[in-house]
Amino acid sequence: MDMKALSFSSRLMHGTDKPCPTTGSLIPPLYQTSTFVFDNMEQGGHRFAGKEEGYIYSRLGNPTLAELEAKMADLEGAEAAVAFSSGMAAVSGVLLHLLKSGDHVVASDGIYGCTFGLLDMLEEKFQVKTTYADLTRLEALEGALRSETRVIYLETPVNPTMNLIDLKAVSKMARQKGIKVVVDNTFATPYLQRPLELGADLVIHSATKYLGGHGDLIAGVAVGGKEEMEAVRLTTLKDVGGMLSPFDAWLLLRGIRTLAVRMDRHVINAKKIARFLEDHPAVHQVLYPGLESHPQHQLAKTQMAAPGGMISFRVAGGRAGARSFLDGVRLCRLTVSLGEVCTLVQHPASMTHSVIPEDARQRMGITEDLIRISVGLEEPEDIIADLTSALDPIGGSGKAPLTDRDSRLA
Ligand code: 3LM
Repeated sequence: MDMKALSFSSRLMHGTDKPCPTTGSLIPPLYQTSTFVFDNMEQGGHRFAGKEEGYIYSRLGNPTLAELEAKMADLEGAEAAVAFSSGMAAVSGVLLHLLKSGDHVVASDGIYGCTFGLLDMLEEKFQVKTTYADLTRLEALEGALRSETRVIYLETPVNPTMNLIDLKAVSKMARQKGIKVVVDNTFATPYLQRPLELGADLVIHSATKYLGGHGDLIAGVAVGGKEEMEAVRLTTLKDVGGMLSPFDAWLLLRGIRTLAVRMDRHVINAKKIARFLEDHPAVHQVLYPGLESHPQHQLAKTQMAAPGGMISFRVAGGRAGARSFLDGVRLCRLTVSLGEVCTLVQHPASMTHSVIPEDARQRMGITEDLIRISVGLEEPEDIIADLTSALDPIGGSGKAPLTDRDSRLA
């Protein structure tokens, strides 16, 4: 059998995994240690000088972290990966590595609230300016670029608007101008979308979400070329210091082994729930790439293996309707985060994206009537029963007047 030709699903547990050479343990051991002992002074000096391979201190490298990094590089089709203590540590680690004062970033409208907060801080403290643009339109990207633009930063699907951005087209335009494309692939995971294969330069994950999959850890990963990742490791990982704990890396590896089966079920459930929501009179609009009504439904078919497990929708009654729904669910958990076994619901405008000023939120489509659902692995009929009892009291006609933005996207 050619082990190099394994399919993605088999590589989740076979690709880079090797049983422990000394004990034969099927699951590789957890190296829960802060530091590594040298044989003598010369060896310690050689390791610090990079003259000899070997571990020094876990913030600089650890076998359990190395195993996770090899796994993530393999799954994203990259040369290398670096693990971080959170998705935000990965985002900041990559951006601090790529940017310096005076540089310019173009970011997609509607990115995760803390990423918005980080870019805001970079502007305030270090004069790195960011222009937000609707990157679903290439003209908008072109219009936002400047001679100082060093990075195009995007999510696709975008959290929480579920817009899709054409990775091939954006990467082509960026390459011609020598700009790096950084893609936050948290919502899709490498099972459904591999941005590097479409021309992006770096990929970031909040591994807290689908990769971990069980709501029991916080972690992040950055993936890209060998030299770039080594530079990240030796600067913003080593010196800023957001390393992942070996135990969380070990748990994350356990989660990753079941990514394919979990994602398949997330997608089956999300498709059913998106259709249910489309038919409910209290719902004005459903934003799910798997629906024909989604403005980038065709792109979803070519860019993603499946439309994923995240859905956003607009409910009748504005903020009051959103409150009535969120206070009415029983099975679905009212909480931020996503990609876990349970179905999670939240209100982006007052929760995950509340840091974005209101006018910018409105322009990006993060309105008071917007609800985000991370569809879990429960029996879909049970989720639908819970959604029904939370939506029915809201009433509504099912149709909302189109906004300017909606008509442009339609
Ligand atoms: C959330 N998101 O509920 P951590 N990139 C994306 C993300 O969605 C997130 C991160 C990076 C949510 C978390 S909000 C207080 C809870 C697309 C996180 C950051 O640092 O691992 O949380 O990842 O949307």
